[in-house]
Amino acid sequence: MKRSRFLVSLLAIPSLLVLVSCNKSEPAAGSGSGSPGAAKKLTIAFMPKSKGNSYFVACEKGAREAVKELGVDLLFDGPTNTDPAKQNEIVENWITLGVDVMAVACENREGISGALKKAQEKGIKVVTFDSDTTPDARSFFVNQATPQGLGETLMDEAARLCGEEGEFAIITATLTAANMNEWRKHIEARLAAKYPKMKLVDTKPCDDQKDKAQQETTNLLSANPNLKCVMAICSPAVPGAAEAIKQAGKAGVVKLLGLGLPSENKAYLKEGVTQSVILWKVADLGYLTIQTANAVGQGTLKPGAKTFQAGRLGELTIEDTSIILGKPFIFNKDNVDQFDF
Ligand code: RAM
Repeated sequence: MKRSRFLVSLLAIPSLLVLVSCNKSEPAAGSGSGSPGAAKKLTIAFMPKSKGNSYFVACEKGAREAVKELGVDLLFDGPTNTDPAKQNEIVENWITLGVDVMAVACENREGISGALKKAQEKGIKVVTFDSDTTPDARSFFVNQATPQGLGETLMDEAARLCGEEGEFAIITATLTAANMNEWRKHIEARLAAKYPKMKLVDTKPCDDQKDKAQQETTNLLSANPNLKCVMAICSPAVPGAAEAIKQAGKAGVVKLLGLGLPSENKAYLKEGVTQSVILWKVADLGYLTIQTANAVGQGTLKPGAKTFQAGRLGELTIEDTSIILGKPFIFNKDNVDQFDF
């Protein structure tokens, strides 16, 4: 019987719940031999920051590709919109179900770490992707790019668009998400080191929501009449900010760049509202996450490893405990048609 079906059927019998949530170091009945090195069929639980975000829909596509390739069982769940409390609740459910591995994109770096540590104490392996928790609450973090590389690319591109002078503002997702906070640290360091004539006037969260990003950008435009550039560093914020700039009649006057999906920004790029968008192959991030989760669950990827053979992605570098997907790319009105996500 497939392990996930076995677990689901156990859930129908509350008195057996205690068995399901037992420590994974003591193999539950039906879980295979558990002998080290013997490949077993794993149940991997995969959670995006939010299911309603097209970025994570693209990520899920790649995750499912790896699931098929590796023949693992997948549990996919997450909040509909950004909701850290809901993420914790889902982790608790997965602990009760006794999954083998959890892969989580964390909305609140510290807020989720207690629940993930509890999972680890039960013998469940934990990896994070896209946005990390604290290092003691997971074994590996599957990172889309180095935070320094991303932060510097964003700042250099903003400076290029502004002729290296003037005011700019940042729209971020939430103030608790580790990925955005790491990127912002490097954006600000690059600003201080290289662009003395540029000034960051404000940073506003949009909760990873397009409408909120539009509203925040509209507010920024009226509060800062000299604003030369908006940098939107979460994917729903780029089209949201574009709509605000367009409606304010400031297309091309206030430059816009960000981290976003080609499909959500194509029209604005072609109209000249958005100048540059930076991203990685999001489906590959999902694919790599499942590859990593499986290898950690099988015990073939262990702490201290320096490289990782990630299926069709080949050999990737591990920096400390972060597996790096690769270098991001920049797209604009001339090359956006080459991308299909
Ligand atoms: C959003 C999410 C995600 C981030 C991308 C760029 O969709 O916040 O964490 O990596 O934007």
